Amino acid sequence: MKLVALAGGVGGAKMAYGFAQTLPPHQLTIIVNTGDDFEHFGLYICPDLDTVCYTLAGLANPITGWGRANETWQAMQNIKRLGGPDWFKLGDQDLGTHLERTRRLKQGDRLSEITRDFCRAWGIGPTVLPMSDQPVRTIVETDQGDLPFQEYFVQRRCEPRVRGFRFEGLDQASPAPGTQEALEAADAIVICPSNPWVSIDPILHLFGWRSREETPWFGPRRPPIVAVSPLIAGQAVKGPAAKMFAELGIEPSVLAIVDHYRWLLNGIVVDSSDSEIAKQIKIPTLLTDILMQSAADRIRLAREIMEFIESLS
Ligand code: FO1
Repeated sequence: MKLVALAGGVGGAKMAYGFAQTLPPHQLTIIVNTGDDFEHFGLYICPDLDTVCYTLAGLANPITGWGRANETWQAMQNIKRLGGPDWFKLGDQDLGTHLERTRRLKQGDRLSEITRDFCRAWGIGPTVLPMSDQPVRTIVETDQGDLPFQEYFVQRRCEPRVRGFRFEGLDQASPAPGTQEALEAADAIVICPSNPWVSIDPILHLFGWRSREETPWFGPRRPPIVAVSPLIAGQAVKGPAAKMFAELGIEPSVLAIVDHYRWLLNGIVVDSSDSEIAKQIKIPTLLTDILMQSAADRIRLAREIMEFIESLS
């Protein structure tokens, strides 16, 4: 089965890891959100791409989910001592990734080429693609003004009340080379348990998938699309998804997730603890344990999702 996974950061990375352990490398493409990317200290930082790559390579920090395992913080400690900004924690090994990526971008290489080369160097088999080679920037519209994503998420700890989102640069950006080909060839598309508003919507909007009327398909046949809920019992497994739904006046639950992607989905994967509310879902539903605490959880979930997809067709 050729599978395309749409992923944001930590939740997307764990799901991608499960598929990477289950499918041959040439059957898996992971398209990653780049709306969280930003420039800091003159460096081009791609948090979701790095989180996915570090996770697939077995290099990710197991506690935070982002950044590197066995990291040291000498550069950051020095920056702090010199009075520089230390709100966004860049470890020494991680800094090497940003330095090399920035050097390559400045010499004219594309983000997708650089990601391909980094994946090769890290021994990653599946194809990892940034959603676009052009910059798209998620802006969180809040009661305290418009905030670039990392300022909202890390510096302001998601405290401002959300009013909406916009994705700057989207109209000038195009899907990265390889994304359309992967989608055309896909037997299934999985929307990973990532934040729908800020991790998945930038990808969907970039592809022009914004509503039932406005969802062009790249190929002759559209494969089944299945989403894995990022919410369990109304709470986000990680991050501000539930808070965002609530502040936008939507009750955070698996029903809100189904509704969010309503024109796209052929199936939804929800946690067993949501079995009562899942009775109201009108599309095929896989009820299982979706909390991925261990590598074994990720692999089991990936296998179950693939069986579920096969049962749909
Ligand atoms: N998240 C934090 O909450 N605090 C940080 O200091 C932080 C640093 C960081 C550095 C590199 C990187 O790749 C990710 C980092 N993240 C940090 C995570 C990142 O902000 C979010 O996970 C994503 O952008 C949301 O998917």
